Amino acid sequence: AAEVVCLGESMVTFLPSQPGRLADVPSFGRGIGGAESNVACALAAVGHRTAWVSRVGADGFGDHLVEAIAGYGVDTSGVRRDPSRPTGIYFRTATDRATDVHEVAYYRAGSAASAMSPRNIPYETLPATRVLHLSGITAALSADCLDLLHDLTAPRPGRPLISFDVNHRPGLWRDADASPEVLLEPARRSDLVFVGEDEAEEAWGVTGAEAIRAALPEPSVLVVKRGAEGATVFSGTGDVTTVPALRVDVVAPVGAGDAFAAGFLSATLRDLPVRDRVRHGHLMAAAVLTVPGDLTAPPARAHADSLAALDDDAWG
Ligand code: KDG
Repeated sequence: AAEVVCLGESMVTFLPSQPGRLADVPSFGRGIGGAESNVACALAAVGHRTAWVSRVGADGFGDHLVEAIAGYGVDTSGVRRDPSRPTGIYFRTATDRATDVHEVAYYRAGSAASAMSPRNIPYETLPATRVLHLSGITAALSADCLDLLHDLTAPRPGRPLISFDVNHRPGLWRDADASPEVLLEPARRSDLVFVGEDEAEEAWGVTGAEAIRAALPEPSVLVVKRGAEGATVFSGTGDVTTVPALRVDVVAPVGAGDAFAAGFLSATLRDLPVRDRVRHGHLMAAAVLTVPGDLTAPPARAHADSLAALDDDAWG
């Protein structure tokens, strides 16, 4: 059985050949993106058995996604092809160092993955797993996808641990029928929730880690990410643990949240203490922050374990 099943839309990503406004970029290089498959790939890269469940078009971009993600060692047998809808793609620009802004242009409306629903992905057909990892991106894709997210997070006897990354994407909600308020419900029904302080402010108008915990008291583990300051973990026992992040020169932030979730999940699967779960998240995030794409080779498990075990002075 898989240790982690990740479900969500993935897209072929087009990365700019040079910095500047989208309007000025002359050419793009191909990559792969998708928050949930990024988590599956990163976990597979550090030795976990993972599966990615989704829908893609019966087209070349769908072929590339399935092949590339399988190439990371992820089980893609749960990915279905939809001949009537395309695979989503997106373009992005490099982060402007002066303004910290990058542009994202999605071409995913009506994509194969946006037609995911409880009818074409019945819960019973998911691979057996210890952890089911989902994200708020799915909620913004369509009403059917939102239904699917509600269905997958419904209370059920013997369900796997549900891990939910809020992943608020403002650009997606501009065209959606629902509002990001709807992300609160699946978050409340999950066991492990990742949310950025900035996301909670933007999506829900909730400010600060304590207020986020007050809005989300149910998940037994709530991880509030606070950028360069680190992350604060609220656990079911009432413990609150803050762990500083590594300071790195950011090349591109996209994918860092997924890498953080992968590091945290990997250490959770290995029953490491809370501090080390966060440190593994920070280490995997730092590796992705310092490259242009969504994915990179993470530090090997033994190497990450020794870095995570360094004393507090080394971690600042
Ligand atoms: O977390 C990274 C993702 O945001 C990126 O790969 C694209 O999945 C994506 C999205 O929907 O924004």
